[in-house]
Amino acid sequence: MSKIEPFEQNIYVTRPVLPKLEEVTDKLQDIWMSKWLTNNGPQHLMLEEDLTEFLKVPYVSLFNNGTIALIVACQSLRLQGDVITTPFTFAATPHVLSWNNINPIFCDVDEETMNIDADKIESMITPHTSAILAVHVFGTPCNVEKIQEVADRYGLRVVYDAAHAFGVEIDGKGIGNFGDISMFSFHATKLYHTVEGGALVHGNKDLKQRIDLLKNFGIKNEDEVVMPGINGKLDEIRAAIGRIMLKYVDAEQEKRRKLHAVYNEELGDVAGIKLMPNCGENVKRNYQYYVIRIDEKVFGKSRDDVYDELKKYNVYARKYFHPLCSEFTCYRQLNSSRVENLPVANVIGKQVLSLPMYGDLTADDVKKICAIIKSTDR
Ligand code: T4K
Repeated sequence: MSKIEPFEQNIYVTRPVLPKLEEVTDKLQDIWMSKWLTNNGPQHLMLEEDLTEFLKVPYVSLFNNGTIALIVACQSLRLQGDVITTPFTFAATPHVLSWNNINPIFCDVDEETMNIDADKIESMITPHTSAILAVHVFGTPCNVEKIQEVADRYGLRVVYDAAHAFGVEIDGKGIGNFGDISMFSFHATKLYHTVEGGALVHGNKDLKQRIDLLKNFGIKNEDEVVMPGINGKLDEIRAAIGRIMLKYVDAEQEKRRKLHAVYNEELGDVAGIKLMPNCGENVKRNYQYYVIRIDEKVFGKSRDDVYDELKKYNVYARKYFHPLCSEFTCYRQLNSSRVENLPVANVIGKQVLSLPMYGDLTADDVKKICAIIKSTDR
């Protein structure tokens, strides 16, 4: 095989989807004319409507980012005590519990989906448990039926961190319809974004009212402040960008679907490399991330070796999600964080590698990335 040359420009794990600049400046002109920049303006209202339709959910409440949205979700459901969650996620997931004075209790994950292992949740429930906070990691749906069944039996709330799951559907139903509340992140690195932003989706009008109060300092009207709220508002400029970006989601998703297929084709037969889970026919995926797992014993090199090798070629893959949240200094003293309690997550955390995935990559770029992985000296 001929020598592989490094990429001339850095290849990152992702790049934001950007609309045409004129589309944004046109919208900015409207906003400038209106002098209405934030606090539930027209762009905000229209984006909530657009997203309700796009995500096929009853109610949407927009936020300035996904983390604040999730903090408010816990407040809105009055969660307290212990909440069972996953260690295999971004730092924000357990941190929102800490910000609500709730103890995160880490439950091990499923070997195949990398999501919370729904069969292990029940054994972790105590009289202090108020909810389950599950994550549809990399857009793969959790076992929503089993989680709801356990939650119903014990009277627990279910909150989904759906930061990665924009546009995912199960049997034609938007993923935001499961559990009490789901949170979506609209960060720049997501398939759909508003630069920074997020949303809570839920099925109950009273809950929407409470969430919307909580994200606006608890201000009901000029004379009444009815609860200790926070500032979680999305401004008009980001809301306007969000409305433009909705037009780009399908095309971006289609490009990523094709790139997924190229990765699968190139890496499918490599011993020691495990591909993303097959979600089944009834799931509409979003192809946001492309994640592999490298079994050092079979592949001959570790995840870290492959990560380092890719860097030599200017490819900046990411070890999402290593370290596990249970390894953070703020959580590792918890009983549930002990390695023997999280055997599957601890293996996955050492094997997982997120490879570059964004619509501007070409099939040849992906083939070259795979060639570098396969050529890693073993
Ligand atoms: N729950 C879960 C499961 C999450 O994954 C996240 C966020 C949240 C909750 C919280 O939602 P938000 O509060 O963020 O709405 C990135 C994102 O910042 C973060 O939103 C995301 N998860 C996480 C998985 O990824 P970092 O620290 O890895 O991002 P960073 O800055 O290293 O960016 C990654 C790559 O993207 C860069 O190497 C290059 C590229 N990039 C990034 C930015 C910001 C660009 O090309 N342009 C850019 O503007 O966290």
